[in-house]
Amino acid sequence: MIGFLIVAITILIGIILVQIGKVTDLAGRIRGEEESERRSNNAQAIWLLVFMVVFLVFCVVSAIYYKNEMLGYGPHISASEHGGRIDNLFNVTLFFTGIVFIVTHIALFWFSYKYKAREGGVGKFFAHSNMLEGIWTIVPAIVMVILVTQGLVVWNDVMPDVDPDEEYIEVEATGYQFAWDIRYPGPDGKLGTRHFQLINLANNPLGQDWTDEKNIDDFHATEIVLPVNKKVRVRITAKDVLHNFYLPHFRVKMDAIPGLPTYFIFTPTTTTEEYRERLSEYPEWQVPADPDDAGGPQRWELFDYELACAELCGKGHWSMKRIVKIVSEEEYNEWMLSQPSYYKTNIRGTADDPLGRLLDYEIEERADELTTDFESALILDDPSEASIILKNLFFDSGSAELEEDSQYELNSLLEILTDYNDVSVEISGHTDNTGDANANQLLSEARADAVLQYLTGQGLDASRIQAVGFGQNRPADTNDTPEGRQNNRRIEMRIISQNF
Ligand SMILES: [Cu+2]
Repeated sequence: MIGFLIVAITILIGIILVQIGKVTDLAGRIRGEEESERRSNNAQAIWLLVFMVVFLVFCVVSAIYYKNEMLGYGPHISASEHGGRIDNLFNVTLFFTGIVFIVTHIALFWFSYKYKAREGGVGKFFAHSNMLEGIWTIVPAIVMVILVTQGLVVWNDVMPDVDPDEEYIEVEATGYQFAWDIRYPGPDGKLGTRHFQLINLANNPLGQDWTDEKNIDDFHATEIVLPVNKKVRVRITAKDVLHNFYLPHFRVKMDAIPGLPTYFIFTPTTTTEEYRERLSEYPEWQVPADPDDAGGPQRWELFDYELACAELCGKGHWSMKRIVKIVSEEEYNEWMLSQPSYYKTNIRGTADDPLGRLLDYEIEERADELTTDFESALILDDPSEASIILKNLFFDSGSAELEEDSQYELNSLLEILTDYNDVSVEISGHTDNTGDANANQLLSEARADAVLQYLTGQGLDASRIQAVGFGQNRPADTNDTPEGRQNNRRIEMRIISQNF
């Protein structure tokens, strides 16, 4: 029905226009053709002038009206060190193109007015003018030279790569349809190597090579957090099609190309908090962020920098957004250390883990854990009540032979007892209840003794250590489940005296 109405209305409007044309034509014939044409020419010339004025006024007024929405003006002055220079480049270009824009539009419409058709009017003809050719070749050439030279100078200042000895933070952004994978190098400050053949969407989206030590502490982040006033080098790449790494507030924009890593170096100078403060001074930001919740937070309070994809890369292009946070250096360090490494959380101990041996960070973690257990026992009213389980001592099954990997725990223990040289301890062996009770008793004694032998062998005073075995008599857990029995097979340590 609506379709029919639209068609009918269109046909009717067509008929009306044709009729108006016929009426005008007839009126023209009555008044005389020439008179009619002269009037029409005059009217058109005047209307073109009116259009010019309205159009130019509209352009200028709208530019001023929306100024504060545009990058480089109002609150949106650049939040990075180099950004101001790029804004300046745009302003210089705008100055020259603005002059050309206004002059050409005035000339276009003024000429159509001045040279409108007149009775007896004759066009002036000249074949060639060196002067005119000179002017319109030399003037644009000079302007182009100014613009290009300025552009090159800024490009050379903004784009050089970092000096390897310089202090900077490296971050990697990998675009794919339709999101960004953000990788940080972790505490070692170095990004590990990648290979596309290692990419596995289930647990290695970037194809990191786990045999490369540098990958062990790399972490993937859901948002980009960076410290203020620190140089950042972003390694930019893509996995499928062209994307573009765009941080509008920092004037950072670089193509992300599959197979050809690019980079951009910038130094953020304004924290998220400072940018929000800046926005809070503008009335258009002092309105509720949610129009239905007048008492809720205001627009400026919810502002966040963002990363966007600036390459139309497919139907989900719009969703390639990530929040960017600029914080103080302390906040950044705290955040960075709280991020779990991708290897630790997704790869360690799985079938994809090529590293069997204990890693440095694990050795450190174990030492820290033992020290914490020991020190928290020491501050008790009665330290002897706390039993410290030496979790990382390993024996061959049914034997008192210490396994190779136990050395880390033994060395940490040695270090603790050397540091706290006024403390005496009891090392006790325990077993589960499987097998013969007497054999278990002997095994527990032998195992405790093995620990004692190691420690005294390293020079610790034998009078400070007692080794005892309790066999299956002091279970820490149930003996009815494999896990319980596992917990019962253990070496414990107790602080028995401390001399001040
Ligand atoms: Cu994209």
